[in-house]
Amino acid sequence: MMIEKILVLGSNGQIGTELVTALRKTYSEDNVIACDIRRPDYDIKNSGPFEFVNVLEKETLNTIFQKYKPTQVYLLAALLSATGEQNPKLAWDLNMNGLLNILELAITYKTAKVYWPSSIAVFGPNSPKDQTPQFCVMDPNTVYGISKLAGERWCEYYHQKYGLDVRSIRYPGLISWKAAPGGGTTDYAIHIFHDALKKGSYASFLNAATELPMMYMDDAIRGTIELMDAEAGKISIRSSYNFAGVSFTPEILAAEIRKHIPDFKLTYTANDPRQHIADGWPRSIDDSYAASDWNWKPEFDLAKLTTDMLKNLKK
Ligand code: VAH
Repeated sequence: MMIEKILVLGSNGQIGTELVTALRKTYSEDNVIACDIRRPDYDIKNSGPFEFVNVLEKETLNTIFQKYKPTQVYLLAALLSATGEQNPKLAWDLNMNGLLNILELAITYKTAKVYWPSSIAVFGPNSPKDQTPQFCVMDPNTVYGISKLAGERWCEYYHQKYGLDVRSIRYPGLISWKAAPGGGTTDYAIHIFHDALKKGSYASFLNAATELPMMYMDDAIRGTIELMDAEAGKISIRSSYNFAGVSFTPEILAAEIRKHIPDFKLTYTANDPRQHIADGWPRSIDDSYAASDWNWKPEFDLAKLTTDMLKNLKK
């Protein structure tokens, strides 16, 4: 039985924090190495190995691959959509060269499986807006989206040319309470819960009619692990899988919150640059390939997501 050694790069991020915890439950703490450029947060540091890693430093990466000979690598380090627009060169460099470094090392060290997240940000203004299909026009207009689209092409290339078992999911906006979100356009759907509890009101930077595909983090983590555990032969998409949870607007989310906090007030700020980003994204996603290839099915609808967020943030 092969001992799994798993590297999670970008372990302190919104996804990484929860993915490390989930993987350590299955593969035990010592076999899941959390890696990031920032100091580990309390949970991760105290429950297993941590390494300071900058995915743009090839020598450090090579030392880490040499030291652990990882059987699986999750590359989560990236700049998200809003931050990326403030820092285009760094966003391209980190998102693109970080991925290329990992793909190359995975071949050199014969890593069995690589995971790399893409996003609905790969779709653009001319992509179909409703039930966006797996294959369609993709004209992303953010550096983040451009880097994710290019990254998907590289993942498929490394699979076809070198046989690398690299797998990927186009995440919708992810909602979670454990780790702070980092510079995303969909993060209004996280901040709204914090403010609803703290202030009873929230000023949304996206307008009332902005419908976006979203997902509760529990579903995203479970789906990611289900994809990575699926038989290689079942994986028909080697760019990145469309992946859907629940779509809603700020108005619809506010109405759901009011079922718990009746006087919750939602207002709107105008001219936020994130509105332009959101306007280029789909309203809903068709994830039938994930459903048929590896039986993907979300468990959190808006009611369940809202109840769980408020319950945990109240603690
Ligand atoms: C962002 N949360 O807003 C990320 C995600 C689909 C959105 O990629 O940039």
